[in-house]
Amino acid sequence: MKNTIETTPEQVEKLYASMADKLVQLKKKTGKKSLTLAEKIIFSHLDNLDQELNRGSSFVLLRPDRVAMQDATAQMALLQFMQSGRSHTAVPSTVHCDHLIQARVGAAKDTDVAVHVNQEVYDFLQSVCNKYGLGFWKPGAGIIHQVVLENYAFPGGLMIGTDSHTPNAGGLGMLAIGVGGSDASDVMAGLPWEVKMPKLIGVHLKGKMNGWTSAKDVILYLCGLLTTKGGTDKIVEYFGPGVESISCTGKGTITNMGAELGATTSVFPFDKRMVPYLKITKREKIATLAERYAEFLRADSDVEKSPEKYYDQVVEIDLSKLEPHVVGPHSPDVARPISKFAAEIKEKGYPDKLSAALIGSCTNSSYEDISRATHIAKEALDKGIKMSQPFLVSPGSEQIHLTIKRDGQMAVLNSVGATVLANACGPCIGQWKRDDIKEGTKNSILSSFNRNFRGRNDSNPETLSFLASPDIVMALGLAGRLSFNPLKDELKVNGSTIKFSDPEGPELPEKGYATGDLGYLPPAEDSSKVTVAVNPKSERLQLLEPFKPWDGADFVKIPLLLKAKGKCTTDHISPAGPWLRFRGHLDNISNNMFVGATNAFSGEIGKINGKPVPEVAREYKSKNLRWVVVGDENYGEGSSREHAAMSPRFLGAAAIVTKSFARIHETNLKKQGVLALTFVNPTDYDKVKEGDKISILGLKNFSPGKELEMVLTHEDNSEEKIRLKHSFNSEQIQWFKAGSALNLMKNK
Ligand code: MIC
Ligand code: SF4
Repeated sequence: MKNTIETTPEQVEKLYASMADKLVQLKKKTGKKSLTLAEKIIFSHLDNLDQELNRGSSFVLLRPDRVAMQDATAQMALLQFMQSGRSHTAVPSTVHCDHLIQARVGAAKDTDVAVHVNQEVYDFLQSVCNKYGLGFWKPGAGIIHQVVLENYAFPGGLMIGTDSHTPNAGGLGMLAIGVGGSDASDVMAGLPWEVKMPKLIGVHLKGKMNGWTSAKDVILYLCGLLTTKGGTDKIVEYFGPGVESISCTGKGTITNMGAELGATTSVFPFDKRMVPYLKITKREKIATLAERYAEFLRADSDVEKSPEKYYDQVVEIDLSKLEPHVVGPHSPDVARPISKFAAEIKEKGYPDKLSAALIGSCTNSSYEDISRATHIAKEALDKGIKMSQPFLVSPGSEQIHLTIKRDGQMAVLNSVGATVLANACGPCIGQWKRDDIKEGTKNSILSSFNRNFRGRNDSNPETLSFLASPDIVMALGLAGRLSFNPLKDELKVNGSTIKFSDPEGPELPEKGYATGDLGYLPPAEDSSKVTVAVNPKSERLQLLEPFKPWDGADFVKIPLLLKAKGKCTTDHISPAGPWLRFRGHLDNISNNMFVGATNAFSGEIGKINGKPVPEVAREYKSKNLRWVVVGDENYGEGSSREHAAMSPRFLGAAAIVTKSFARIHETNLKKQGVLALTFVNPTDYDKVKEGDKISILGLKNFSPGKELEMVLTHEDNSEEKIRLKHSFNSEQIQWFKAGSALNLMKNK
């Protein structure tokens, strides 16, 4: 069956019209008189109404309205989908070419080079879109989350996307959730999507933003408060009078970066700031429908009156008192208000001089963001002040790019020293061809991006990456140093002195968005003529071979490959940057497995006794030996990339045992047939010694809620028994037994 790619008013109306009845039934079933917004959206997308709905424990089956994928993750998602035997995607789905463009000299040249260098991958993605009825956004069209916000997101909808910042669409009232490619493949194949019923954090926004404070500061503050694991298996729902003081795109910034809390997603209620955004992006009818059905698109009024009755946790923020924040280095939860930053820079010895300032990205490239930053730049230009270090701008979409060109912001940014990059991820994902700093040199960079793990942007582990709002990046960039506080300091450069005024900028372009070729290609009318070719000799694409099913026996005395210490994000397990070129080739990308992880025994990065981890794993694989990795807290935080689960599976991981997991990664491991297990007593992590052999026992009776046992056999033959927990449900245990979720689907 064919479906449209667009979000049509008819689809939206159908959903809204069905909500009244469903919500009445669910209120009866749950005995609740009032519901939060997240509950309303989840309940109206249930695959069937007879499911258990216990927050934090029940797995629920949902029917998403759409799927979005970006080029770096779409390759694996689509390689899996192609094995499902379906001839057409079951729900409207799109692919966005944004991650593979390298930032070198500027938009036009960089995009041309990317089209040439990645031609094989783009051709593959486009042909799959043509064959299976997906929409295709060409390289240069924009970053997935901006393009989705401008075109497809709508209040009250449910979307999954193969990128952790998919929650960006929560700025438009959509429940949008980041997943691995296997989940996307299932939904495109017509299966329901499963998620643990999240707990709810209610964020009560009071007061009104003013001055230098912007939407970004709400989420930077929350990152400091809740930490990178504070949102795991939770939805962050915003409410209260402060909500209306934030523009629709500003709300998107906040929900986008909710990914940094590890949250399942974040969402804002439908309000009057969303209406002009829907209208200016040519969705008047959807705006009218949302106004008509507004009661379903926000929490019931009692929720705001007594939030603690409805949310598992409530946080209050007074926007009138919120200060701009700066976070970093190396983690987005190392937060402080700007007034405390200068002292900390001194105390910790961070290089004060900036080596680069970067604005834009999927998080912060709205018309409002760019306009406010331009306001600051203009004041500097009037005094002859320009950036003294590289200043890079990544617009979020071609629509934004054309509009800021037409309205003059780009000319100002250029005059102040900007290199305008392609509408793509660029330096945010390590696609930054940086020649100004030698690898290994300690230096500070400041961006308006969302993620700042070590080594991410420029592959240099000695780069300290700090994050702030575009306003703060602009001001500190012009000062050339981190310790400048534009709220109180005067800037003195070349005999000129300036005290910046509060940044201002229109939320939306007065003349509407500029039009032009926005880079969209609909699928072929006749898909029967389309062939999808994968060259068996390709180094970038490889058809998937099914993983072997479980042989029915416990794992006995298999090697410990690696004990990882401290932060082990997906960027540490499967780094991006130069490795992005192998995202469609499982064998080749597996050569990056754990190369960023810290070996707990030796402190080496990515090595075991001097040898790269993937080499050691390949030796085990060649001897048909499975192995185990032990990890710390919040293991697998960050990206949705399932390569961080597939490469270990491919090279022989039987189990990953940690103190705790990040949500998307835990699911990715389960889907690929790897045992994702956690210590009952987190301190047992310390018992794991170099050279240990590991047994995982009890698999014959592997069942939901039942512990497994791990036996460590140390090199001196002494043994220690350790209790392990897991969160597998019955269906997920079948994935393990079949060797992967995909195997199970194919066997059915
Ligand atoms: C990221 O911001 O880390 C990425 C790159 O967008 C990832 C996706 C990927 O690794 O391809 C994400 O956020 O999921
Ligand atoms: Fe791209 Fe960075 Fe956004 Fe990820 S966070 S989608 S890499 S711009």
